[in-house]
Amino acid sequence: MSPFLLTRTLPEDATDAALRADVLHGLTHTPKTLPPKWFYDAHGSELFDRITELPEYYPTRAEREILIARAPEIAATTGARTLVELGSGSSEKTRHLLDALPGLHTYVPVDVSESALTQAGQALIAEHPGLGVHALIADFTGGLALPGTPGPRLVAFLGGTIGNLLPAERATFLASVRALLSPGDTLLLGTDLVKDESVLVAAYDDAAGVTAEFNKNVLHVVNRELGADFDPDAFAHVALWDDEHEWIEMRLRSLTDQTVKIPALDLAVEFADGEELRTEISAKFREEGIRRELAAAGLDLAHWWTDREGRFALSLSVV
Ligand code: AVJ
Repeated sequence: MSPFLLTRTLPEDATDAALRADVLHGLTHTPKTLPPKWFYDAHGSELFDRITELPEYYPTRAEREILIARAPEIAATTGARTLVELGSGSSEKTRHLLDALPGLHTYVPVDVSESALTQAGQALIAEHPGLGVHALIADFTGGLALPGTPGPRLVAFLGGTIGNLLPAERATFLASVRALLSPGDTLLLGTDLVKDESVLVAAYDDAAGVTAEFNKNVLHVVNRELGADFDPDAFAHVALWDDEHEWIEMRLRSLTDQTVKIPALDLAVEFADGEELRTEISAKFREEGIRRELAAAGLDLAHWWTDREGRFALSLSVV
């Protein structure tokens, strides 16, 4: 095959239709919400890359530590010939896996960001002669059709992004991942772990304000794509720990009574002074909870690895 293929699994206008539906639904309900996937235009993806280097944002470093320590074991256990990475972004951490998997035939990065896929894919091909890259522009929560590449398949979902899904969405998602796997295939899942509240809140409310800018970027996206007139300065970044659900919530709090027009939806949305719009949940996990959720989807947790400080976990599951 040609070393780099890019497949759009959705029609070009599906993204636009999905954004409209999410904004219409999320801003006409109480409390108001927007899904976190709309943070990641080119600027938002750049801001997220900066977040991963902040002193307060430990998950990326903790996960990298585990990957470096365990890549040989992951390679030996899985014998993967195809690596599928859901939400691959810049594929930065994937390098450790690719370097450890000499028998790898094809890397299949899956992401909603075409710019990230193209950049990362081209770079990886240059670094790994002989490796095929078949990138998929897709929303991995929507049910995936994978290219017919050789097994065993290793499906990786790193970074703790599964925490962005609500519990019921996680169950659906894990079942759809299970449906992609045949006997001998494996799932490598990154999950951030429950820890001290002050550490968690700082990771989502950094001193330099990068996460605040990232949070407000969703308003810029809606302005650009739907012609809205959000004033990002009229909202404050909020990060709080929900002890009952064991998740971080990011919100945007309206600093005044205001009305926002969204011409593409023929909609005017009122915000009361102090009203909060939820933009993200980022759930934190415990080993027993993950084991239970995997089992409910027909997956058997076979390995559980954490960083030395026990902040983050990688699990490897089999069907
Ligand atoms: C990319 C979803 C793993 O939830 O920690 C970072 C996104 N949000 N800072 C996370 C995020 C705020 C991140 N994930």
